[in-house]
Amino acid sequence: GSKEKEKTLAMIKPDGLLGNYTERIKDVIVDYGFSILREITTQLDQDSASRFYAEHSSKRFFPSLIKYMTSGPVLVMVLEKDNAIADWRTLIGPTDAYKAKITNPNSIRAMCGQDLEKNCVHGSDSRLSAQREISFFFEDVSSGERITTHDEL
Ligand code: DGI
Repeated sequence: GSKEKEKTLAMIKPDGLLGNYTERIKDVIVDYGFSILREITTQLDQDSASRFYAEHSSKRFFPSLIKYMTSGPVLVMVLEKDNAIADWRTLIGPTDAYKAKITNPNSIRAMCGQDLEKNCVHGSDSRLSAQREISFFFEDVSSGERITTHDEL
């Protein structure tokens, strides 16, 4: 129904993990009422990073983006709350972290990102991409079903 909670895919990119921003980002996630349904730390390889960002494969910045995304481990999470997709996008701020520091100083990208490419975090931008991206990393996060995380057991 319309009151169903929404799920989105959030990712702390290599610079976020290397810079030890994980706990600060998770504090923001919890403070804003998201539940972390699932999480996994993984290392993207050339192939998986290219498939994840397939929509950008023809862009000039693609090789650089893939090099960045494979430069270290990432932390991938399924977040859930009402309006999760739009609210997480608002919290992370604009794509360009340099711009975020000026226009959205309280955003997560302003906190830990560096520039247009090294922007520290990812968030799905629509219901369709949330669905695609969640199933890219997780097998059994079915629609509408609450998945219990280890922390809740
Ligand atoms: O959904 P976003 O991550 O905010 O932005 P997006 O889907 O348009 O782009 C995906 C990622 O690609 C983005 O997080 C950083 C990188 N990127 C986007 N535009 C550029 C870029 N990297 C470079 N170097 N130059 C760009 O113009």
